[in-house]
Amino acid sequence: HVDTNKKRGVLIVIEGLDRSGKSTQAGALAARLAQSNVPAKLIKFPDRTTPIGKMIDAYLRSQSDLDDRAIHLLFSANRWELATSIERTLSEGTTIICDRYAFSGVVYSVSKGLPFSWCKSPDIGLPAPDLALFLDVSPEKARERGGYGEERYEKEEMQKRVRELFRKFVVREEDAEQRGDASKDDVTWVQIDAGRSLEDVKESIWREVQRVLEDAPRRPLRRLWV
Ligand code: 2DT
Ligand code: MG
Repeated sequence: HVDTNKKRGVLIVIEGLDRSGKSTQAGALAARLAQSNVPAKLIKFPDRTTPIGKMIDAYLRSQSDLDDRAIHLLFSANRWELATSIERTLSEGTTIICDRYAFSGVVYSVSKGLPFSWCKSPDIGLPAPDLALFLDVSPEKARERGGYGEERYEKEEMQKRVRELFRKFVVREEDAEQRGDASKDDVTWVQIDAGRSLEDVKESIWREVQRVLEDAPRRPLRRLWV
């Protein structure tokens, strides 16, 4: 017996810079959903545990060198290898919190000089998030929090470029919404000031999540950039 009235899960993506508190907030959100009896699962990209993920991990730790396009496609393939499982989980009624997704894929590669539309294309057709949260933090705040680590990309110059590009995603979507532009991505972006206290950020995120849990299950799951 298939319960066709069963509500689907909601796909929530958390994006942001290193040191923005993404992983902490993703964990806190998972706990809050559990307390509220909302079935939820936490995933993260890159998923460094798969064979592709291990290649990505070696690259990020500078143990291997790869062409910019080759590593871009590996990041995308790392999402595609989990896409079916993401869809199944959502259709079974479990909400997914995803720590980084295709937007990280685009902005980090564009920061290195690759063209925007080329960067988007391998991720076309992935399950689209019902809500994308951009945790914004200034370079000064990141420095206060102990600065960056040792991995590739964890440099202030790169972080600044990435920040501007994330903001462009948010702004482009807001503009398209206002113009009533039908070609807009259909991703609901919310920018969160992640320079505030952990508690304040948690509350802002929870407000947005409650709203999407109400609305999103009534709509079919969308696909990215089709
Ligand atoms: P973490 O520190 O969150 O493990 O990320 N990245 C991530 C990309 O360049 N492309 C992608 O598609 C994804 C998901 C962002 C490790 C680094 O990998 C970058 C930081
Ligand atoms: Mg990192």
